[in-house]
Amino acid sequence: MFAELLLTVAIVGLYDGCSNSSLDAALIHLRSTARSLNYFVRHDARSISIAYGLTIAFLLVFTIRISSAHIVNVILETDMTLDVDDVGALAVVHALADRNEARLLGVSFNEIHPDGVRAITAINAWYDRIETPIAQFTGTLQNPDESRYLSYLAKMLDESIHVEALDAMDFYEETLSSQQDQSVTIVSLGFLNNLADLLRKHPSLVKQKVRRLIAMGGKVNDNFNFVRHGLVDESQFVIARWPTQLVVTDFGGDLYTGVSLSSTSTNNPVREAYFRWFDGSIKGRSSWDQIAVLVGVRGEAGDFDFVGDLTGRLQNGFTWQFDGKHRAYARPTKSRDFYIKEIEALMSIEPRAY
Ligand SMILES: [Ca+2]
Repeated sequence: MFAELLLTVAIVGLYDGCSNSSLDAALIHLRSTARSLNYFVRHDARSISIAYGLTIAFLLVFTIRISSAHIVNVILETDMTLDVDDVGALAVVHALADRNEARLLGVSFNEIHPDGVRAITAINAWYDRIETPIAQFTGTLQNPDESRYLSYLAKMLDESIHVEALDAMDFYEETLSSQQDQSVTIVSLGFLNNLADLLRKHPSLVKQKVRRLIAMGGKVNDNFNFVRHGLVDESQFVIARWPTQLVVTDFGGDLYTGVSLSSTSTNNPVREAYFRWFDGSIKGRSSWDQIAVLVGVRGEAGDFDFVGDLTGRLQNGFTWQFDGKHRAYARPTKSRDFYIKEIEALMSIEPRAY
């Protein structure tokens, strides 16, 4: 009888402790469950082995919870269309998720291309995360980009799979609301149109939930992500008004990665993207976007310093001051070879399903 009672007490303690959002609260549950176990063990010798087993199970899950506290919640904001490093960056996020360094909360597409959402889904499916929410920019864009590879990737997804993107604002509202305060890192690999809209519509939600925004773009007179499609004023709005830390990264142009994909399966959509981008061969391409992911997930504690002492500038004349904190830029602390090897290894990792 005591064994059944003990089992009930331990399971309740285990469940409550593990589902609690606070580690401190989990510790309280651990202590109270231990007291309950101790009481019943003293009264029923048969319960001892069960008590030990359950306590070990509790501690195991508790340890996993402590380690999961360091997993970075990532939203990827991508223009995956013209260049191919966005594909490599999404592969890196999945690899980091497989290594319990990151959790991919969703992918938001800030370009306009009929195959974009389906291609992103094909990549997520390859990494066994087809359930990952995908959002799409619903406004208008001057001269949307063409792509050498998106249509091929879209065809790699089984025809029977229906794909529907969320409205980007609905996605951000729903996703950010469900996360703990200051727990989300947004990694922007493309244009800032979705984030400007988000900031206009939900400034307090951004301030409450987003720990930092990593923005891939040039620190001074950027000529791509911050200006193309006539979006320079949107970029200014985000840089001027973003209420939490904003880290700009423009390192990676001379880091050529992707060659390791030639050793992966021809069913790998990441390999296919590089193969199509290079017109039927696999070569190394610049790694701006993979670096942005590494900055977002590993941050200043990893392989980058967040620094200031520089005046940033957009091509419309807007300037801002980097201070190393609220507005910083990422500076690499390791050799070029270090990043190339790291990115190649992450891009060519076997998906967890295989
Ligand atoms: Ca990009």
